[in-house]
Amino acid sequence: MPPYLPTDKVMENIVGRKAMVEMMQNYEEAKKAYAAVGVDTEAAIQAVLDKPISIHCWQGDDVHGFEGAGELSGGIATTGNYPGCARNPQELMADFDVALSLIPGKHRINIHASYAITEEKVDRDALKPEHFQAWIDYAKQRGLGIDFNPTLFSHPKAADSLTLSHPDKEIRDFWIRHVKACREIAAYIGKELGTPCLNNIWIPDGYKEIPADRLGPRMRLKAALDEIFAVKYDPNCLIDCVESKVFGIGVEAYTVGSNEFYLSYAAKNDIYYLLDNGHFHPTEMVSDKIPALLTMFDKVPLHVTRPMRWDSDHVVLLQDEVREIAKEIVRNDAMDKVLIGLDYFDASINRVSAWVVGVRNMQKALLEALLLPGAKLKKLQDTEQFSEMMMLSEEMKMFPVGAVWQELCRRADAPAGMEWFDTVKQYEKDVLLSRG
Ligand code: RNT
Ligand code: ZN
Repeated sequence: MPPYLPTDKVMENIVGRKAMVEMMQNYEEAKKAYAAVGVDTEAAIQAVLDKPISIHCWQGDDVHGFEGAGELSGGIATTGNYPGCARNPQELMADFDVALSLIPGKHRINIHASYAITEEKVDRDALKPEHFQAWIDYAKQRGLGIDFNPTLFSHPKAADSLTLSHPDKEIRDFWIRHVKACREIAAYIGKELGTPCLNNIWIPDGYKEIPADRLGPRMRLKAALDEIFAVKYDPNCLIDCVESKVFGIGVEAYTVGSNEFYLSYAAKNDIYYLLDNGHFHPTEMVSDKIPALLTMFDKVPLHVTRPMRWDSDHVVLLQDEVREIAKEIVRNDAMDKVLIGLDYFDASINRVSAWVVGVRNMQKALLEALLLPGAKLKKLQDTEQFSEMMMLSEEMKMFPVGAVWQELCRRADAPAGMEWFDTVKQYEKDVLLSRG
């Protein structure tokens, strides 16, 4: 094991024996405080540890992938030039290992088709399951699941931000072949790993200027999707979903794959609808959409991100909307139904740190939600005791969630507090800074 990975010994030294004992005493106190309002901290800890988060590989290399392609396109843009960006599969996987060692629980890795590992150049419509074998082996060795995404951007055939809705049939067909290949790959991955692989279709298609025809591109997209989904796979291997968006850089006037388009397509065609909380108007609450979808769908895939003024994909912080998202998952008994994936990319800070902060925050939000007296709050709502409901929700905010979080990390052999950053700094010094 490389020296920067915290072994038990190192952990013990970092945290210190005394601090460890104090931490456990704090947890016992916290457990009692929560029990007094009917909350079981043990169950909450277990529920967080049992919930995999799908961690997006693209934070590690600024969405470049391994095709050696130049510019990003399709409205996907990273800013910043922090050193240490992963340049190849070995580096990306090594960085991911460091991040995983600092995150409690067992997770999933979310990859894009552009992260295929091939000896020679293979175009996107010719990708095969074997080009992802190294990822499958990587995941198997670590007990991770994998989720998948066709890549319909950063490619010469997507240079005009039109793919599945392109007016040129040849280009449309190229992208249809690509998405079909991706579903085959995703189904293979799901079968190999024994856990269904979520294949999420997002396309950049749209127009910069006010279009003369808004229906035509959507009819072409619908026909393309019909062709793609005509092939059926075992749902134990593959879960299909589509991701909507409101606008993108360079396609400000019109997005073909809009919310209404994909939501109705998914509902009619028995596939799933993925909510990205950066893909709506800034004052829209994406958290409220989760219970709306749960009335009709048995699964709701998510991309959790942090839009700052626009779909900027900043690192997920422990902020109100993320907390609300977590509450909607927990109190609707939807831990198994809502498939949580993260989607952000910041090139201005240490990328391993960006992963760790984002995933730990998602887990902290889930823990906070699990530590609320949900049944009691619902009962207060149904009996119209709104004053007490407000009081209880607000008083819960001062409960010792931190002590429970520390205990959760201790049980998962993950660093409980900010000492994880020492590992990141050491890794940066030893490995990241020597990358050209
Ligand atoms: C883009 C979408 C999409 C991408 C990733 C890289 O706006 O959010 O999910 O971010 O596929
Ligand atoms: Zn997304």
